[in-house]
Amino acid sequence: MRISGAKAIVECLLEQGVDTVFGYPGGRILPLYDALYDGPIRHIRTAHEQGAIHAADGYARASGKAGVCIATSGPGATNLVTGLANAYLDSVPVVVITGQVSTDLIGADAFQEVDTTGITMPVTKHNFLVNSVDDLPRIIRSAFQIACSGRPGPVLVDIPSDIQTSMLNFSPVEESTAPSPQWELTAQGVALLDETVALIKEAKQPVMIVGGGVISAGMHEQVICLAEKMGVPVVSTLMGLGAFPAEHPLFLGLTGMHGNKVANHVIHGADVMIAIGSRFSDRVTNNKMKYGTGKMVIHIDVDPAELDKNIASHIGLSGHLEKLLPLLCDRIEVRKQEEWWAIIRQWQERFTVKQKDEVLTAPWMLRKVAEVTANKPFIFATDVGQHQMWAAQNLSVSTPRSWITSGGLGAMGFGLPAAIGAQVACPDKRVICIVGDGGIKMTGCELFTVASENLPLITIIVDNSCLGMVRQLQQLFYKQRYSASLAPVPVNFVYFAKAFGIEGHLATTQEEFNQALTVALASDKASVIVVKIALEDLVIPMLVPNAALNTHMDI
Ligand SMILES: Cc1ncc(C[n+]2csc(CCOP(=O)(O)OP(=O)(O)O)c2C)c(N)n1
Repeated sequence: MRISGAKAIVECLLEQGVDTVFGYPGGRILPLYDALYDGPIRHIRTAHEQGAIHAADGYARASGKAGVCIATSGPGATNLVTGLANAYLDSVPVVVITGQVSTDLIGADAFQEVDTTGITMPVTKHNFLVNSVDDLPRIIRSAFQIACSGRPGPVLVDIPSDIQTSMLNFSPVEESTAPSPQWELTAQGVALLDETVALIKEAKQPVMIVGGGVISAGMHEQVICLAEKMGVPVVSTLMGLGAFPAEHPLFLGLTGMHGNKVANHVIHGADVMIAIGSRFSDRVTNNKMKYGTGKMVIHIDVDPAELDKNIASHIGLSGHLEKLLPLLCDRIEVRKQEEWWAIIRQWQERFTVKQKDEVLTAPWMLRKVAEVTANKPFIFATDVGQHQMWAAQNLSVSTPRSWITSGGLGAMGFGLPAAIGAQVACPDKRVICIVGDGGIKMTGCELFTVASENLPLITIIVDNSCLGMVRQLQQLFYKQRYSASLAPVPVNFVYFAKAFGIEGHLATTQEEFNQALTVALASDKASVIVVKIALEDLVIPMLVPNAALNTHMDI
């Protein structure tokens, strides 16, 4: 059939099963917007392009499908860069379509011309500039294939406006007759698997660390099976939360910079570590030189480039987790590791602090949210800062794809738009967004999108009247010189919510929070709950910078 490039883009999106896109229009992408006008794809217009890409990212994390984002050339494209970097560092499949000036103007410093593929190259898994309308279907199809295969990531397709308006002969994709790529265990792989089984058999103090790769690969059940057979304590990275049920007796919680002391001590004291789908980021390892000391590291990851990148492994297994984990699980022996658990129990007794529950604090509030939402279909999305770490420590995330946070980039402003994407992806679940008073000033304008789409999102603003995480670092390491971290004027976030027609509640006590949460949960409309907490509250525990994992700050 003979159709325009713009119409072909819509056809290709439909082929990929896309029913929702997030975007913001402008001159050079108007042909595509015109084609979208005829339906059937739902277009969600955000308040800002950064909101659109974070929403597409949140959609992908919650659904497991690629998120799609559309923006215009120039400022539209540059506003996407943070979102691309965010999806890139957290390996999230997002396909981005940007408009570009027409092919005859490229290189002329035309109005709203920027070198989008040049700017985004380091923060995309791949990007394309389309030069001929006949290439368009192939490129859009490849973009999805690249974004979703192997280690997922963002792919950008930059499409000049004249290519969107040119005509082409479009052939719908044939049912794929090509065999899907097969993964074979090589002879070397078999030998490594044998070594792994032998190492696990000899381990006296093993630990398993699960990362976000377990969730991307949908391998949580195999990981549970492996851990239960090994009798091994399991810890999670920030990105891995939800990969292992928080209430499982083998689970010790978050590890890393603000991880719990037991989890960190277990890593430090382990003789064999099996890391699955984790890239050993510096937030996880702290001092890399001290991290692997005294232990044998087995690193399993889909991306061979991750093996030995940050932490040297004794055995590195790269390949599809869905192939590797069942092979491993079948071959290892059932262990109980009773002596090791006796040591762990001593750490648990030593380090478990009874929380003081008299006043409204963020940890108390988050434990309350965890209690009320336990075993129910909820998704939690966070922004970046102290509230993010308190959420990671206290929410008890138990299912994959129900914890959405900016791990690698740590991008303030991510939380609310990502929560929007998750809520759109999962209308049968309820999304709770936790954000600081700093982050909500960055992308709080996306309450516009919440209101426009009538989403039942609950946004909890943890208001400590400061950039809490920055203030914490200044208190601990900069002699309490609070340079640029305190808020000189208070902001009434209840009024802010009301400006978008969203109900806002103020909570200054535990009782007020309980009431606000009850009302918000009972309503099928969006709500904002502003939780006032003390400025001085710190995120604890915290590792001593650059120290080993058993060395926590005395705070
Ligand atoms: C876009 C961006 N700018 C700056 C930072 C550095 N930063 C990390 S946490 C933080 C403070 C966040 O303050 P707030 O949103 O109020 O959350 P809180 O830490 O108080 O919970 C800042 C400025 C960042 N992570 N992202």
